[in-house]
Amino acid sequence: MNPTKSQCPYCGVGCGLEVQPPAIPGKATNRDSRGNPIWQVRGDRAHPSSLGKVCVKGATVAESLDKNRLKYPMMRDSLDDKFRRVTWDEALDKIVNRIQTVRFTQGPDSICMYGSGQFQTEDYYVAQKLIKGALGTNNFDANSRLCMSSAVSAYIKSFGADGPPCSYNDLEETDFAFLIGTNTAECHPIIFNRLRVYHKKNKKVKMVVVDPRRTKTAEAADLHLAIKPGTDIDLLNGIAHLLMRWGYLDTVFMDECTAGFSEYAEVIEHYPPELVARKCGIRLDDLETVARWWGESGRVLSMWSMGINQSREGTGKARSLINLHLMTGNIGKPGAGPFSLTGQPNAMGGREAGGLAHILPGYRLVSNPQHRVEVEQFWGLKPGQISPYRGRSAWEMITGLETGEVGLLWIAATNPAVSMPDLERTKAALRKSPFTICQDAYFPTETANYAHVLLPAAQWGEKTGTMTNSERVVTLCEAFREPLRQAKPDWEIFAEVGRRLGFKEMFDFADSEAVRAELIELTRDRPCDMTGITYDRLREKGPIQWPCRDSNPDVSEERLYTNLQFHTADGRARFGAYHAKGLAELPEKDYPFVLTTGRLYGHWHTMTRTGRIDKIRKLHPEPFIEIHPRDAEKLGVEEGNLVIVRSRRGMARFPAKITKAITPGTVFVPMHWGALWANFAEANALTHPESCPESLQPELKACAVQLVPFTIEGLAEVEESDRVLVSN
Ligand SMILES: Nc1nc2c(c(=O)[nH]1)N[C@H]1C(S)=C(S)[C@@H](COP(=O)(O)OP(=O)(O)OC[C@H]3O[C@@H](n4cnc5c(=O)[nH]c(N)nc54)[C@H](O)[C@@H]3O)O[C@H]1N2
Ligand SMILES: Nc1nc2c(c(=O)[nH]1)N[C@H]1C(S)=C(S)[C@@H](COP(=O)(O)OP(=O)(O)OC[C@H]3O[C@@H](n4cnc5c(=O)[nH]c(N)nc54)[C@H](O)[C@@H]3O)O[C@H]1N2
Ligand code: SF4
Ligand SMILES: [Mo]
Repeated sequence: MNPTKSQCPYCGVGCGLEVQPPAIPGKATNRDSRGNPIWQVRGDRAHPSSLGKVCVKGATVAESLDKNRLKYPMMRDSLDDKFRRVTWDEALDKIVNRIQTVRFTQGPDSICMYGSGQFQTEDYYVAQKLIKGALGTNNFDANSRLCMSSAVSAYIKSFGADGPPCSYNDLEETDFAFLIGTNTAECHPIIFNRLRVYHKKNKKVKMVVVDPRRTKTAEAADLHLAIKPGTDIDLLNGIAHLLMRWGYLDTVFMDECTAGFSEYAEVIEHYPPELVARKCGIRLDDLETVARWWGESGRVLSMWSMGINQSREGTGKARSLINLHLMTGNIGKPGAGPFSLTGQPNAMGGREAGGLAHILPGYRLVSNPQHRVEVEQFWGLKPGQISPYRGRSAWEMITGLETGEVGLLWIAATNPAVSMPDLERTKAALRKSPFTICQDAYFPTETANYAHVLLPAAQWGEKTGTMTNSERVVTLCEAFREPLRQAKPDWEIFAEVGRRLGFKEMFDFADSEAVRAELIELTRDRPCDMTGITYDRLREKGPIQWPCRDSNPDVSEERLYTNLQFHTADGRARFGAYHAKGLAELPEKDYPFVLTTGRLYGHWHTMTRTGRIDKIRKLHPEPFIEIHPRDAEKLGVEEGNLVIVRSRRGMARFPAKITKAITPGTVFVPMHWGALWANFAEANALTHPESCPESLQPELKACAVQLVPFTIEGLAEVEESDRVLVSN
């Protein structure tokens, strides 16, 4: 029996997988540690992005497929009631009635959908058609708002369009890999391994990692710059200052292909190396070394993820990095370019399908009248049906619940009761919601607590659809088993609601192949042209990278901008001039530490899958807080002691992990453990929602906290200060 081919449903590396049933005639049945049969998964050697490699998450994914699934729709009238099992008909009737009521009493802008980079592209597309087309509100946002939106906004502003310009092959063609704000070794392990092997073999190739923590990624680098959190723009402008001072500019490229340099040059003048080294907390000679490596390398590849994006100046950080590429002509050629490492398995597909509140399918913008007309005509809608206003961002959905402006919230494939900032406020807003639908594959989840209706979603392996990885490679993920019990694919649920709302023709899709066929037509002649990437061709050829046009379907562009023409009106890329603002919440007397948050190698986000896999639980059994030995000594905390962590918004407690891997004054906690998995260990009980004004992405990477050892006296101290807060 031939294995079914798919893409791993975890990270944006998008490794190819091959799946086979638990029992194969003549072979032993695969079983988990409790003896239950599990599907067999291995890397797909024919997949161009991963060549057969997988990490622990991909290798164990099948163990989670059947545990604690949401099996049928459930409903309740109020959050204080118990859920009762209902039929799909009942649940959908209720939803459609509610949508109509809210639409006609409060208006379509009171309806919101909050989706996810774990949708397949077909799910995303039908959701856009429903919310932005049929209902006429742009209130669809995805958890990519917390993840990639700063990269999206930086690419659009610097290049005129979204789209990571590089390919994984660039990892093996570069002279200098500059990794900033990314723990690639744990979060994108398969591409990191590729880079590490190449770097080891080629002594002349340099690797720099910029991260306040000495991560596994940093350990592999030639130089680790342990900057103070939030000083990235200082560093990047400081490197630019030196490149300019030392004459490392590619003036021909700058003259012919860019605009906006003079304003930028004025800004970087203010970032002399001595000042920058001091602000970043690094050595002057290290800063100079990095600038020299950048200037002297013929091909520079930068990679970034959440240390850059999750910041109140995330767009500024990403554009300041892109500026260095523009100064030195490091784009549009092998081994070079600014490469945002996409977090989720299909956040890229979301961007293609228009899955954020400010975009439309085919890399179009809500704010562009021509783009709206194109989509309206394609969908057969009356002129003006697509709203000219961007919809609510993820966080604005929460504040809309607070003010009563949001009358219906539909959450699908994301778990905001763990992953949103300022959880106390998020949860209070969710409690106030007049009507929340939660569409998930698993039950219970933390967010299910706040739902009026629960809809069971078919998950990975139970529906056929496409996903796009970080390097623009599209993989067809074929279903290999039936949806569990009554679960349905997300796109089918959206289409059914569309039909029941009266939009019969718009949502008359025979299958997911028909959905993709329609979507790719909307990408024709757009930067993400995928007209050559149909199900048939994916079945025939395997994964295909975009752009790939039906006029010439055997040709994919491995790199964007090789012709040095950008998607701006004049074809030139733009320098973005940004002064550093630093952190939104600085440490001070009462909250003297900077808390940063992030991921561990084995766990995936809110643990709905990985929390149920024995091997991964053993790898990371419990949450913790990383503290530098010097800080631990001052606090009187020893390894394993419980520490109470408080910010202005909430508190949590963690066992201490004392390590020199963290900069003094900074502490780290993993984001994974929500209320279902540990007591008082929620990273987001502490974080704040302050966001980048351009990308609306919250600064999940930093807030000011105080630490108190968890002793009877410590507890008393915390309670005392609580009383002070209350009496104020
Ligand atoms: N194992 C695993 N892999 C995953 C995921 C997962 O849950 N688990 N999730 C996927 C998703 S959706 C995403 S978005 C990616 C995230 O991938 P990454 O961005 O690599 O992961 P994080 O741990 O969130 O953060 C990266 C690093 O940013 C650093 N950092 C914090 N503040 C700053 C700062 O001010 N400046 C700089 N330069 N660095 C800073 C942190 O110390 C951390 O090491 O991972 C994807 N891959
Ligand atoms: N403090 C802090 N907070 C963070 C971050 C951080 O670094 N620090 N990172 C942020 C980032 S980058 C991200 S991406 C978010 C991630 O945060 P979330 O999106 O909340 O995390 P997940 O656990 O991936 O949630 C996915 C949900 O979808 C369900 N699911 C899986 N497959 C399907 C499917 O096919 N259909 C449906 N309907 N449901 C499905 C899963 O069971 C799960 O409940 O967290 C953000 N929050
Ligand atoms: S690197 Fe990412 S895509 Fe590849 S197997 Fe691991 S989690 Fe899956
Ligand atoms: Mo993410």
